[in-house]
Amino acid sequence: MALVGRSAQEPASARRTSAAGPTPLETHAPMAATALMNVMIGAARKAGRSLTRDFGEVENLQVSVKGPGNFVSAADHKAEEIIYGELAKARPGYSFLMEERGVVVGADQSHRWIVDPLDGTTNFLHGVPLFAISIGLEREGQLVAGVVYSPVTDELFTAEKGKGAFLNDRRRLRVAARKSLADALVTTGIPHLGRPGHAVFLNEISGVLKEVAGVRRTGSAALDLAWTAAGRFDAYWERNIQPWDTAAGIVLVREAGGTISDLSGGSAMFEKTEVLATNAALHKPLLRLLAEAPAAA
Ligand code: 2AM
Ligand code: CA
Repeated sequence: MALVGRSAQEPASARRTSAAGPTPLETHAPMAATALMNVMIGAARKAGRSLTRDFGEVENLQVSVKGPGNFVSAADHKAEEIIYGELAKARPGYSFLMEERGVVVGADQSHRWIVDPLDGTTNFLHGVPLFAISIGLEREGQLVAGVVYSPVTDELFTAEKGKGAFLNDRRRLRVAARKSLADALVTTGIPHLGRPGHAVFLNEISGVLKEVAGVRRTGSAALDLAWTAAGRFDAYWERNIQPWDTAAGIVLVREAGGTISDLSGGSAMFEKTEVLATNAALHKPLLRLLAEAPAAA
């Protein structure tokens, strides 16, 4: 994603709240990862080491006249090349959809990796450690596996369809159990400078702020989804969001028992480039609240 025209974003924190706090996470012995998961985790960790090294340099570059923009673009591309190389080596022929490289049609079109090598680029650029690598896998058009890796915190969120979602291989992820909007901590994305949708967003946020306990904005859709899967956030919605931002996180949320849809309640998240992720109890109330926001021009 081009860095030109990006504005600073506010970092948000995921403060745990209230008596009805996140469902306690079960701790397991380390899971025996499947061969597929090992491939995805290996690629994410290798790219994570590269991003961590480059993130260390970003701080030094804040004071230079040109700023770290070009350096961050290079870090982003380097991470993508690492992931592309690792995945292509392990699963020759699979197709790709990558944020920087775009579409790569492989000999095997029934499998498609959907990859964001650096989600939260604006944070990375500003030295804010909220960013992640996101790798999803589609089989016959169905999302079947996802990995979201936060290199700075070394948190690895993994999920395979039908096998559950896990944090660092041992903690089973579950969405939060809160049933009331008034208790809910909700995360969202704010359209960036030069992007459409500011007026709609302001209408939506004004409705949501009146009903929920609090709102956060991390600047990384992949982390928003992973943290919703982990029950840290109760809900997440965003418009103008791309498949590489959400593919892995969709699997995480589903496997953590959450509900994920487009903003009409359907499953066209990629086509409509919009998403709402919650637990089952909060889904309908939030869909209604967002639908009530007048779609200002
Ligand atoms: P990115 O960092 O990979 O681009 C947060 O709202 C989401 O918006 C992030 O997942 C982020 O992904 C994306 N984003 C950040 N800056 C953007 C921009 N200028 N245009 C479009 N999307 C952006
Ligand atoms: Ca992204």
